Amino acid sequence: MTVFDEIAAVIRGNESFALASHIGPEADALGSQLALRLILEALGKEAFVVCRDPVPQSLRFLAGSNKVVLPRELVNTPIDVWFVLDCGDLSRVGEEVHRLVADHPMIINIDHHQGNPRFGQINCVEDQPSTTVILYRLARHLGLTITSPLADCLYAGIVADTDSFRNANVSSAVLQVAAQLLEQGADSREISIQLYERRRPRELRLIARVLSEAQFDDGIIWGSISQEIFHDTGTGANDAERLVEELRATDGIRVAVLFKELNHRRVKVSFRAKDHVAVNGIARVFGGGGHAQAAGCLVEGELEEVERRVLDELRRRLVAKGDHAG
Ligand SMILES: [Mn+2]
Repeated sequence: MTVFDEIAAVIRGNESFALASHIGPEADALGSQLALRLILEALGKEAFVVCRDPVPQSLRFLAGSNKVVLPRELVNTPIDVWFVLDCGDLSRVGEEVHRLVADHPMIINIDHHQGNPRFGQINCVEDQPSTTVILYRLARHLGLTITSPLADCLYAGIVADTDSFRNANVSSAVLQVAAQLLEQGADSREISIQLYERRRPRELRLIARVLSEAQFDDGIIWGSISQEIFHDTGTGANDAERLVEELRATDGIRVAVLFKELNHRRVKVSFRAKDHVAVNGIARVFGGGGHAQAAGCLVEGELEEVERRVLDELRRRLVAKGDHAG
């Protein structure tokens, strides 16, 4: 019996499902949740997509994104099975959802992060470019027709987690899945517009400012957004999600780092690697995680102090390990 057979049996034997993913939802997280909701509904099941955070504007084109519920809305709802999607660790769902899911007798963990601790009763952890690739395979296993709204959700996750088919995780296999999804009606151009071409003018100002002040040495490029810059430009921590990729697009660098100063003395740090450097190792040192080419962490401390600590550690690793920061 394969893990897909096990999941299929649990789906068939139960009626109500809750689908969680990580806080700060992006296209693979929410795409996975919404895709699985469509899959479960096609099988006549009831499924709630739950998230602590609001759906970002750029993902509101995905079918069902207007039906995402807050954790507190599920407190008194009997749930037979919890799915946790695209979470390298159960804590990634955020405290509010964690309280609901942690002691549940049936958690199905579907993920593609290396080192996932297999926190579920059923664990489907595969080395795939996106979690939506796994859900595509599950949908096929269940014998379902891939409708165009489902294809959009799945394709959006692939586009996001391959960074538009640019990361090292792009394989012939994932391109074949993407091709299948286009045949099933995924709107590739519309998804690209929604994910990458919906910047607000104030966000453009923020990006211009950070790029013009970026610093680089030793193969590392970094930029910082202080609370003051957010304030001056009228933007917030959820803006400029792709800025770190802009930094990476500079010649001669190996790792790009973006520091965002949040409130309460916390700094969100995002890493993107070029060539063969792996950055999830350094993210783990500071309590975070992610993939070889894209990782992040949340560090307590003042902005400048966090910058210094992270950059020192990164330099040390780049020198010590030659090709591998991880
Ligand atoms: Mn993912």
